[in-house]
Amino acid sequence: MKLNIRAIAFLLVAAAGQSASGESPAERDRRFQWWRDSRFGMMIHWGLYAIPAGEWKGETMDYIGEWLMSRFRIPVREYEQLARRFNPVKFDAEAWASTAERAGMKYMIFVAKHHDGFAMFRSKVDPYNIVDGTPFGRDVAAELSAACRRHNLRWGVYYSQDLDWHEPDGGGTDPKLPLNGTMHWGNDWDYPNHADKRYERYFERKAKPQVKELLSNYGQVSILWFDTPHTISRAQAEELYGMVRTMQPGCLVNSRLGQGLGDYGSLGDNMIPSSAIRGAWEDWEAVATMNDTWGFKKSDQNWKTSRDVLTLLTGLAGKNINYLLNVGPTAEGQFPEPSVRVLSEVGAWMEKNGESVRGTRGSPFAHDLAWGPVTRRPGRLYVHLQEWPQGGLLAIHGLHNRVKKAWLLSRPTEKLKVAQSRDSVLDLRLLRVTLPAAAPADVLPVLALDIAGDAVVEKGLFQQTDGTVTLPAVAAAMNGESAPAPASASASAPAAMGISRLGAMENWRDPAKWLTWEFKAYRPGRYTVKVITTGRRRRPFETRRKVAVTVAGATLRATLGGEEEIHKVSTRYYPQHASRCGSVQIDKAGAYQLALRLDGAGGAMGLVSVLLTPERP
Ligand code: JFZ
Repeated sequence: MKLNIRAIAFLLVAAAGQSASGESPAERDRRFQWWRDSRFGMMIHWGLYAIPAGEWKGETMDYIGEWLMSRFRIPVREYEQLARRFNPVKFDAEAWASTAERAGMKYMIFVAKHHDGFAMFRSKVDPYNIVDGTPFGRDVAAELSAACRRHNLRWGVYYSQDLDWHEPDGGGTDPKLPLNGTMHWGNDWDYPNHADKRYERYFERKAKPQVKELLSNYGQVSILWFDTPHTISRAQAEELYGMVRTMQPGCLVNSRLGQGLGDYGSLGDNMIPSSAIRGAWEDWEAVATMNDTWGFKKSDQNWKTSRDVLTLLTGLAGKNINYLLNVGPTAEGQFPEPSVRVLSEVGAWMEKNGESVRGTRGSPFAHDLAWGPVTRRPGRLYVHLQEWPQGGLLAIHGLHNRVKKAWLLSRPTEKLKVAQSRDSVLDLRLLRVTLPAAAPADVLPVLALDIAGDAVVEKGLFQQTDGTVTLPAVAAAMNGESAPAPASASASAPAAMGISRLGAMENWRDPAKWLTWEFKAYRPGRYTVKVITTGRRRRPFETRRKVAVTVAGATLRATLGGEEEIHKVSTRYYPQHASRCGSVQIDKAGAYQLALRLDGAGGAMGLVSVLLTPERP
C-alpha cells in the first residue's frame, strides 16, 4: 500500500482520536457548510435485487428488499444469474437528478455496491459489475454523477465496505450471533466455515481498490457513506478514511465506516430522535425510507405522504439533523410512481417554504414548541405550524427578541399582528401573533418572524402557552451514584445509562440514580402527569417499571402501563407510549422541580420525557 505524506498525516491524527486530519474547527465548519445548509438529500438503493423485487420462488420476503439474497440464502451462482437479466432500459439519470433537485434535495447518495457484492459502476477490480456483467453495459454511476452536477446536487456514494455475500472472505459477525431469528450478517450458506474467512483478503482485493475507483473516476465526491461495520479493523478503517481524505479532501465520511471513525453520525435506519442529540458526533443525519424498504419491493405499498416527509424534514431540521430520504428504483430503471408523486408535492412546498429549512440551523428552544418545530437563521425564526392554534391566536413564551415582522411564508404580502409582553411574576416574555382564524389549505404552514439580532430565548424549561410542560430526558439532571460494578462484572455488563441516538435516556436500571428537572409554571391548576417512554425498533411497550414522581410537594407512585401509544410519523419505527402516573395540583405560578425515580428493580427503559398536561385546557 503506497500512502503519501498527507494520508499518513491523516492516519496519525485519526489514530490519535483527534479530529480527522488535524483540521481546525473553522476548516471543519467550511467542509460541512454545504452539508449543514442542505438539510435534505436523496439516497438511492438500486441493484440486482430490484429484479425479484422482494419475491423469490413464489414467496414474498418480510424484510427489506435489498436483503433478498440473505433472506432466502440464495447461492452466489444462482443470484449471479440476475445480472444477465439486468437491462434497465428506462433508466434516465437526467430524470432522477431533476426529480431530486425539484424536491428541494441538495445531495444524492447512490448505492455503488451493497451487501450482495454487485457493483453498480464500472470496476476493473471485479467483473461482477453493471458494465461488464449485464446486457445493459452502461456505467450508471458516471451518468448519474454527471446529471447531479447539471442539477446542483452534490454527488455521494454508499459502499458496503464490510458485508459482501458474493465473496468467501466477506465480512459479517459469527453466524452464532445472528442478525435476527433467521438471518445472519455474513454469507454462511455458501461459505459456512467462519474460521476460514479472512476479511483482510477481501479488504485488500476488493473493498479498498473499489473505493479507490469510486474516488478516482467520478469527479468530486462529496460524501462517502459506509455501512454495517462488523468486521473491519481500526487500521483498515483508518486506511479507508485516510484514502478518502487524501483523494477527495472535501469529502465527508459517515460514522458507519466503523471503529469510531468518520465525520458525522448516521442514525439507525428510520430512527427519528425526539430531541436534539448530544453525543459522539457534532453533526447527525437521519436515513429513512419512503415506504418500509430500501431496495424496491413490489409488495411494499406503505408509502409515507408528503405531509409525513415534510413533518420529518422540518422536525429534524429543528434539531440540526439532516434528512437523507431513500428512493428504490424498479428493475426497469424508474422511480416508483408514489415516490415521484410525494417528491413532487414536497418540492411544491419547498418552493414556497424552503427558506425555513435550507441554510437554517436548529431551534433556539429546548424542545419543539406545542405548535411544531422551529428553525432559525440570523435575524429570523421559522415556526412550522404542525398544529393550528385555536382561532389563529398563536402565543409563544420565552422569546426575548423584539419581533419586527410576522408573516406566513405562503402569504408573503400579508403582515400579521404581533403583540409582546412580559409576565412580571415569572419574568417570562410572551409573544402573541394573530394568524388567520382558519388554517390555510396548504400543508404545514410556516410562520416567519423577523427579530432584532440573533434569537435569544428563555433558558431552561417552562410551561408552553397550551398549558403543557414538557420535560425532555435530554434536559434532565442525573442524580445519585450507581453502585460500583462488582469486580466480577463481565465485559458484557449492561450498557451504561445515557442519552441514546433517539434522544431518550436509555439503560436506566439502577434505582440509586434518579432524574430531576427545574421548570417554570405560570398557570395554577391540576395537571395530569405522564411518563413517555420509547421502545426498540417496532417493539411493543415492554417496560412496566414502577416509578415515583415528586413535584409540587406531592409524590405519585405508579407502574408504567404504556396504555397510550403515541402515533406520530416520527415514532413509526420506534414506538413511544405514554403512561399516566396520576395528577398533581400546582397552586401558584413559580419555579418547580420534578424528580423521577425508579421504584424497585425492573427492566431498562428508554425515557423520552415527562409531560404535565392541564386537566382543564
Ligand atoms: C443497513 C443495510 O443493511 C440496509 O440494507 C440499508 O442499506 C441501510 C441503509 O443500512 O441497515 C442498517 C444499518 C445500521 C443500522 C440499521 C440498519 N443501525 O445502526 O441501526
